Amino acid sequence: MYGLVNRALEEMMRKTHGDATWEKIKERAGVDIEVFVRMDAYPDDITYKLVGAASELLNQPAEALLKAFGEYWTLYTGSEGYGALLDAAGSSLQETLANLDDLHVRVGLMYPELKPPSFRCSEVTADRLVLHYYSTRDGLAPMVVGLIEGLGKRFGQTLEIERLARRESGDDHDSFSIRILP
Ligand code: 1MF
Repeated sequence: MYGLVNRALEEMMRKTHGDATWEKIKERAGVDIEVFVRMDAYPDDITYKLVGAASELLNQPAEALLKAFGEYWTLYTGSEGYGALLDAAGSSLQETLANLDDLHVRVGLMYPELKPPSFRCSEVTADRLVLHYYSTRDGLAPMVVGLIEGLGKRFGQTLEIERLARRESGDDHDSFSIRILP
């Protein structure tokens, strides 16, 4: 994944647990990279190892860390020069979710090593929809829950998210029921 992802993870960990803990996480993960370059593509393995090491060291399930990271990603990219990208994707949660593939196409034009996931919406009503998530990567559905919650916060909405289909249970993709609370 692009260095931007590892940098965001680093920033979240440094802010919530301090610099010394981040160094320990890197050491435990066996990741000997001093500075992640935003526009360099890194093996996915590095990100997974960092999350795994953080999970062990902090005694928190990887799923919980991934969810927190998803939420952090929407804040981080919103403030690190990608706010316009998110703004252009839509002015409501439904619109933004429906435009995520376009957003990734735009990023992918400039950064060819992007391996974007794909999203599709169904059963869309004023206060509910089902989001379908297709990825080349395993295990990141908990992060998507955090991403959706982060988008909700961007629009000042409180959401109730329920996982429906799960790839780890043999379904062909992951899906989420999203309800916008009044
Ligand atoms: O392949 C990749 O490197 C990659 C990196 C980040 C692919 C996707 C993403 C973003 N995605 C991460 C979790 C899903 C991973 C997966 O299943 O394969 C989050 C997608 C998302 C979902 C809901 C709401 C918002 C979302 O993201 C918004 C977004 C997406 C991509 C970028 C920024 C915001 C982005 C921008 C520039 C990038 C890479 C990603 O690359 C750079 C960065 C700096 C300089 C040069 C290139």
